[in-house]
Amino acid sequence: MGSIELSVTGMTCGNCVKHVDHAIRAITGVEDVQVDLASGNVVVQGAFPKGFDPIIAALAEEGYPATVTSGIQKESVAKTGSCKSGGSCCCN
Ligand SMILES: [Cu+2]
Repeated sequence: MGSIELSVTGMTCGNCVKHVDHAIRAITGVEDVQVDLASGNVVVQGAFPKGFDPIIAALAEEGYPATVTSGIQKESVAKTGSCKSGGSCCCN
């Protein structure tokens, strides 16, 4: 679980907010979405097993280009341990 913050452009009315909200909620792992129309700020809460790309892609498809302004880092970084290559250790 974590949350990320997006800066979404192109939202002009309440309908846009709904579109953005629905597009993000349709993504696996997303639990909650808060859209601020005035600032274009969108906070997404949930788990992001595939990273942020599906969210960005879904918004782009709806016509609202977005960038991630802050949030959790990719967890894959934590997986690079001291394991030797190959085998079936906990890091694989
Ligand atoms: Cu609109």
